[in-house]
Amino acid sequence: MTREVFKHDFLWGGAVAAHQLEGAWQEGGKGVSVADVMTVGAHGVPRRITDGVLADEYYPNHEGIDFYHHYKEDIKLFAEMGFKCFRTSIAWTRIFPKGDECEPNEAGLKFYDELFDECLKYNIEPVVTLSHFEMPFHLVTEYGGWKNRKVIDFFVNFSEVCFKRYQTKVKYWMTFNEINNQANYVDDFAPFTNSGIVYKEGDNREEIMYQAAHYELVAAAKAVAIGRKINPNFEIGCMIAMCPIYPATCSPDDMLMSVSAMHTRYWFTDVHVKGSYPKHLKKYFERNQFNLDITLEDEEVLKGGCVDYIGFSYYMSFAVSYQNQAHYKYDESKDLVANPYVEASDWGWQIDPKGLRYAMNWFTDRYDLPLFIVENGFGALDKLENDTVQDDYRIAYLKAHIEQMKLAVSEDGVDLMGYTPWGCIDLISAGTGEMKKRYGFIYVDRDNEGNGSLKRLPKKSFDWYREVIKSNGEVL
Ligand code: P53
Repeated sequence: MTREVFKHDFLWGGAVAAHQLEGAWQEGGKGVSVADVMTVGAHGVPRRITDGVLADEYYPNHEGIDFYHHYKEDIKLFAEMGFKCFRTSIAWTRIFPKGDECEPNEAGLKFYDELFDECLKYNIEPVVTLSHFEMPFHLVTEYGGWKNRKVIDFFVNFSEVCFKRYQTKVKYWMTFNEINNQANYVDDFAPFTNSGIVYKEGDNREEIMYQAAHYELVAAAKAVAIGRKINPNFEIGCMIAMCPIYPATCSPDDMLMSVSAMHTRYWFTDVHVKGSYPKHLKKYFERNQFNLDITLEDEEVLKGGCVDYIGFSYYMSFAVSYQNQAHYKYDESKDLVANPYVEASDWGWQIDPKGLRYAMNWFTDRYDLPLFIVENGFGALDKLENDTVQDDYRIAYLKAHIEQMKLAVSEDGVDLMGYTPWGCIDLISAGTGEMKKRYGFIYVDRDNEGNGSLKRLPKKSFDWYREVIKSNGEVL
């Protein structure tokens, strides 16, 4: 037998987030989260953020796929595929319904005890994100979200409670999901989902984004330091949305535009990994005369809370072109161009498996830390026929990405911990709130309007992925 590419303890699994599947939005004392006030959109139609929960609106996350009541059945199916790990998040609002309480909500803590026990029963290692687009809405209305320094303490308290409670059940943690999405502060989506920020007329959106991100990074570093004390065996990572940004052509100006765009999207990783701000960003703050609250004490905190690994999502690559932008300033809401060398999904996401190998090299060259691909996948329209889905397109997407992942390990020497494809069971799309943008190995009978039996049905990819795991990635 040839030597396997992936390590023996490679973490094969799947990934979800609490707000996208649990539902039960008011059960067990749960509070209202930012995800609970977002409506359904579509490709090109943004989700609306309402002023609280309104009676005549439909909020898809309120019911999700009712994982809260179906998790035993669902984890059993994950075990059938041979999952070694399962990535989910802890809904902050189950533990601290409003976010600013001193004492946690026991019913919420108990739910995750049972959920993790159910995973461990099948030797499935839970991988936990602390903040995945679901902060308490109360922290938005009362504190202005992450633009307020006070939120650091609330998050750190929440993290400490989770670390203590689950220290014997959970080893792998991540702080903030896709913290760098907010590099696009022009559209309303990322500022709200990342940071609970609703901009007002006249706000300096960009400056506010940098302030909020700074507080999050300080909070993340504090959490890392506390977690390490609670259990030195914890592995605590960051979580970056990796969409590498290529120059549209080999023109030097396009190249510099790409460098600047990469700076704008990925400096977050520098702070998480190195514990300090990159030089280009310090210059940028100076040039723009931003007045940011970054104290000497914060700088010490950042240095003391560097991550153990880089968790990242990878779905697509971007391309950027130079259009006389001053200082090559990158605006993600308008500077991206189509890449003629790759195809795109029905939602316009450019499919680029080689971009994954490139991204893995990019991270390794810069940071030389273990990598964990905690999201990857193909959001597609599935057709249910005879109680299953022939999702060959999904298999083709995942296979092509795993092949590149293998090359990054076997030829480039990248240290890869694991792979958890996104939405291993169909769930609510974060970007659009749709149910019909499906990623799962398991079909869930529910539609965009919330109709359906919620029945779980394995797709063709279910059997395929089971063989992938069984062969440790040798049979694709
Ligand atoms: P959906 C944008 C770009 C890359 C990943 O996304 C993104 C987003 C935000 O939509 O989100 C991540 O559901 C995120 C998950 C999300 C998944 O990718 O819009 O971590 O919560 O569901 C897929 O198709």
